[in-house]
Amino acid sequence: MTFRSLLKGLSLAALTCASLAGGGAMAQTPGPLHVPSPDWRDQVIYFVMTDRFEDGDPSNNDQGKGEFDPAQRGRFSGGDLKGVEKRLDYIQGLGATSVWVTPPVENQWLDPATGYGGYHGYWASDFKAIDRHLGSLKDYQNLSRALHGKGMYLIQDIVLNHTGNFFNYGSEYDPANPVKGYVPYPNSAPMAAPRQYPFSLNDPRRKADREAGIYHWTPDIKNLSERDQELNFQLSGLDDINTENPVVKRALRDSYAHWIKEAGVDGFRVDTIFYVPPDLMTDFLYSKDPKAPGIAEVARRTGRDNFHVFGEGFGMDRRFEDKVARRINSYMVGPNGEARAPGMINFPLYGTATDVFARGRPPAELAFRIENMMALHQRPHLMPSFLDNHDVDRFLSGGTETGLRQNLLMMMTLPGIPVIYYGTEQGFTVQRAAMFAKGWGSGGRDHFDTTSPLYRYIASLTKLRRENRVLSRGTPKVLAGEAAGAGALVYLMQDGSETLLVAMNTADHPVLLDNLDIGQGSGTVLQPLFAMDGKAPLLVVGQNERLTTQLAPHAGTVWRVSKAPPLSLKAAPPALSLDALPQGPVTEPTLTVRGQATPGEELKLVLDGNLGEAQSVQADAIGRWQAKLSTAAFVDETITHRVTAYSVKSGQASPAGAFNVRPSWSLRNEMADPAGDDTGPPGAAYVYPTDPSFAPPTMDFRGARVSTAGGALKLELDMGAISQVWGPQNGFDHLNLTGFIQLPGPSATGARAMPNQRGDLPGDMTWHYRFRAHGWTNALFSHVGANATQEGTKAGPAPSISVDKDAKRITLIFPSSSFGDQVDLTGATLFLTTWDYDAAYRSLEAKPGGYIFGGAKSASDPKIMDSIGPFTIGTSPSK
Ligand SMILES: [Ca+2]
Ligand SMILES: [Ca+2]
Ligand SMILES: [Ca+2]
Ligand SMILES: [Ca+2]
Repeated sequence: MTFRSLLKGLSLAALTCASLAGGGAMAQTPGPLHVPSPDWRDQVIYFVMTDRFEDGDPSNNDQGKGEFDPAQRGRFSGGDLKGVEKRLDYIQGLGATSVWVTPPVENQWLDPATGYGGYHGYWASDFKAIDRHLGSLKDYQNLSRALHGKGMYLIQDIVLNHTGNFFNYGSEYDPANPVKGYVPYPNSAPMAAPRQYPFSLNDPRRKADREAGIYHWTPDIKNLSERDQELNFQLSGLDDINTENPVVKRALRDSYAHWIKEAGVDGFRVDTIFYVPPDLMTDFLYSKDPKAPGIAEVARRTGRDNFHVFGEGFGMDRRFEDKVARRINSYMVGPNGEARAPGMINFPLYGTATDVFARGRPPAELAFRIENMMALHQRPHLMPSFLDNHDVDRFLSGGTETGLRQNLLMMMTLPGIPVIYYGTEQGFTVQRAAMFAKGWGSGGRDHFDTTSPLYRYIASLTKLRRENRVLSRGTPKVLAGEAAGAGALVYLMQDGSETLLVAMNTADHPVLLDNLDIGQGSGTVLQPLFAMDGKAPLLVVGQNERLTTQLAPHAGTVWRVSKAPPLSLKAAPPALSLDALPQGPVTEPTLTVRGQATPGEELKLVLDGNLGEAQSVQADAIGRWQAKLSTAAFVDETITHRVTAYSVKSGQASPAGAFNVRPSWSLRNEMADPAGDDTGPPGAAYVYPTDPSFAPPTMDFRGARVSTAGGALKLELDMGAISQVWGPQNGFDHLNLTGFIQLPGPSATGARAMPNQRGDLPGDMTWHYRFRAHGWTNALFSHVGANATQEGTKAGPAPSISVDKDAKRITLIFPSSSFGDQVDLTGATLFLTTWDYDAAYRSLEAKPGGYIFGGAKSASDPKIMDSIGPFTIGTSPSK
């Protein structure tokens, strides 16, 4: 290819722009359109929402239908395929080896019903055409060749479940008669119906369309727990395709084969997979139809013997459960071993990792998840892992940068293909903000900074993964996962003779790793390979063939087990021991522990790995020692606590003793709240958003019970209704709970503002801690730095949440460590509010909309549907 032909089609303005921006090579050295498949285990994927990534051609931005408006989140911003190509050096510099682009196909640009547009690509009108905003087929081919020229791969996001929203059904819907209640959207821009045959046959009032049966002709999903609705009804108004129809199946295979053949795509990510039957995967990949074979065969004919397909089964599992993981598995392998998708995105791992790294939940939950994914799935190495994406709150909107770094370290040291969602490497907090200056939410500047700390950190992790294939191909063995709170997560990664040890401490205190069995003999050396803070000690397996060491607060370290001969160690010191602990749960506020050591030896008594608060004890003249442990702060009787005697001098730890505590909650306040006052603050007349998925009265408090156990807090909230329509991780949706806590006593003055809810707390109340919980978020903040628009400083641990749907009750339990280890909450003041939340508190306007609250009289009306309090803990129960 000549230089001239490379430049063909690039406007002078775009050229100048590219060179000025210094965005790497302005034209990439092209490779072939078709390349053999990589070993997908070793890939690192960079996921771009093309419209929000980079604008390589401003001439295609505005197609004149009102769809282009970078000031609005829901409209096109101007990013395109040329923009992605322009930034490949930036992406490769991060260590990514594949690029996943949102669907590039022609979309419905604007839905008149909602005012939102298909800038994201998931509202197709033609599965075989490129959307004009993104460029041309030629641009897509150029991107593909440029990737291949760099040894990289192209992954296309595809949709099998639905098109855009071109029709809906009103309340008179009748499953026996698809004409009844049918409402077309003729004003949809720019097309009134899909252009592509057979998806153009979308009007059941026409006999031919009706008989073709290309759609399910159904209304919106109202109850996601009904499988028939989930499979066959419309998801948020998106017209549900009849994926059982052989004509449809062939059209889908044909449509997506097009992109492999014409654009050299190397893999597919399949959107909304839970909304189609699992065996559609078998047909899509492996159909023997000679006219439109399965896409695995299509790919094979282009030289790809290992075309990757992974689905999005959106759902997170509750702690120590694997219901969603099993469901995800059913899309990879059938009940009789049928081959389905080679991989699925690992949502349960995401959910648990976020709980642990962003919300301070115990690493034991992650230890379970890692073991479960290895036991349950046949090909965990092919399951993409992630921590941010376009449908979830970004990690940094509720977690710290340190937590983010640990989560990244975990992703890069476990099986599964790490996915970096664009912007994570620039510290983005907003889900779909643009990377380029002129796009939505960019803050008016470009963000392609290869010197940013997170960019460099991720690059160092991808290098670690690349240089140690045991991390992408090996098998993890979990050695420690703290159960009682934040603390240690430790695992080995093993493959053949290679063994790495990965250890993280999620806590603010140093932790003890006691007597880890790493399967190596005494004197074996572990050499530090990677450390989050740049430094790590050499480790040596002790005389008892166990490894005992300390981890600094928020450490994240990787060691390599040396193959050199072991060191010869000095003779073992006399063993430390712990007497057997009493059987059964501890119900007293203290527990006495005793043991044996060397006479006069100084020991630390380490509870739940916490070296920061370890009690010092000294053995007596005959080596006996004893101490009392406080158990008053423990609130969860399912947690097994561990106690160990540790000698800093000898580096030895006794075998651990285990016990459980049964907390004694005392009921402090019990109050009722009126039914039907979920209408805003006194005097207001707010109404719920009008989308049918809202099912009032989910935001109506009916009562609350407040209990404490020392500094721990239990809130039992009775609600007017519990909705689970979107299968929420926390057990409730269409409700966001925001609560404010003013600590008792002479604490520093807290904040007055209710961040992002508009207005201040009632009366003279201020808050020290604030929690915000909805279906997928559970975050705790301290007041430091909080104001009307800033949520304050992330704190933890966030409460554990449980829901009793039948009793319409939500229970939140905060351990005393949530509130800075308060001893007693008597006199604390609480204020509880309801609203709804989706990446932000939902809007409130004069008139309601699909997802907009109505009834506002001014732009400063507070976002509160119902509230309880302020009330003070321990005062006589109020009404
Ligand atoms: Ca553009
Ligand atoms: Ca469906
Ligand atoms: Ca529709
Ligand atoms: Ca109420």
